[in-house]
Amino acid sequence: MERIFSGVQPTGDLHLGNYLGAIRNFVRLQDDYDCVYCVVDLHAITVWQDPDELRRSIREVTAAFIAAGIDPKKSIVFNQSRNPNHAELAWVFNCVARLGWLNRMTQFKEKAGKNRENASVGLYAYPNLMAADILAYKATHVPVGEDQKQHLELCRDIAQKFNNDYGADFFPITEPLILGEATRVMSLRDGTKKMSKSDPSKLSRINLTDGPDDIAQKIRKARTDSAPLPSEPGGFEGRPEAENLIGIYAALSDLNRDAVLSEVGGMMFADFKARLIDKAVEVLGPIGLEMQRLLGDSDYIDSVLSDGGARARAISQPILDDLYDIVGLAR
Ligand code: AQP
Repeated sequence: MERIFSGVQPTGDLHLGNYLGAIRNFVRLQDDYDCVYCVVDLHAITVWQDPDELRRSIREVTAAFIAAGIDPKKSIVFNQSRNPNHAELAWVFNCVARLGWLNRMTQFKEKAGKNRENASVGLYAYPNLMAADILAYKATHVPVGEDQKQHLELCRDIAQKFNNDYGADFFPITEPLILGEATRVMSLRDGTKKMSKSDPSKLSRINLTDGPDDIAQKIRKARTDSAPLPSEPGGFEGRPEAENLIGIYAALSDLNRDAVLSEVGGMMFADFKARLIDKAVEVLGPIGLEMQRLLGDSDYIDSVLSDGGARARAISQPILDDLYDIVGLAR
């Protein structure tokens, strides 16, 4: 069976973008692939994290995975720092990837901002660690949101260069799986910006733990315009907020945008938002409640992570052993 790897950072409250762009797809792929799902805590510390908050967040992402429908008996669920093979392989990839490749990574430029000199080396080398996460398991497919496409291309370049440099057909050339109608969910306050955990405005995102009242309030306050909704997908010129809300509704309803527009085209936002609130509460409400329940049982969550960590390492260790042998590192 082909193998999936994907991860989510424990860096704050999970939101609708994380769910529609990634976690929901993780759930749907479980029957067709051998799946490894990781809470990527080593990635999280590329920017400062309060240790207690990080511990809480690792459990919260794990609870979200399970509450959304990932079965930890079937799929492997663990946090990255439980398997040292990720960091070991990342070092080898630091020696394979070229500076010029990393210099092109737009996420580093966005996250480092103007204060580039003060960004951590880890933030710069983040894509090498991500390639190691994936290739430590020789994963063939990675479900991600659209924002991760460039990092996936770098992972393919690293695999290719490693195979060429060592004359070995060792790593697969991993394919991204960018699935669904909401591969890039935008901020509810600004349709040109990605919905993101680090946005200072709480109204910009719907968190997976939001109750019905918060969901309703955030959708009611979402930025829109005064024109009715278009009836055709081509009718969103200059209306990114409207397009975003339609994409969210389509994804939550498991419909494509054409089908949604034939249902709601011509409607005013007040009416459409009422529908969107009902749909969002219907889909997210049960996940939020189950997350709260799971978070009350931290022993269970920790046992899932510990079991997952051991199963993950059982797959990656033989791959690392072969790699060390190819590279000429004796141990
Ligand atoms: N807005 C989004 N739309 C669709 N998919 C998204 N993802 C994130 N934001 C959106 C996908 O969620 C997965 C996990 O993301 P992550 O937590 O590892 O990192 P991130 O992309 O950095 O998430 P944020 O919210 O944007 O965090 P900050 O604010 O810290 O930068 C990935 O598959 C990602 O594509």
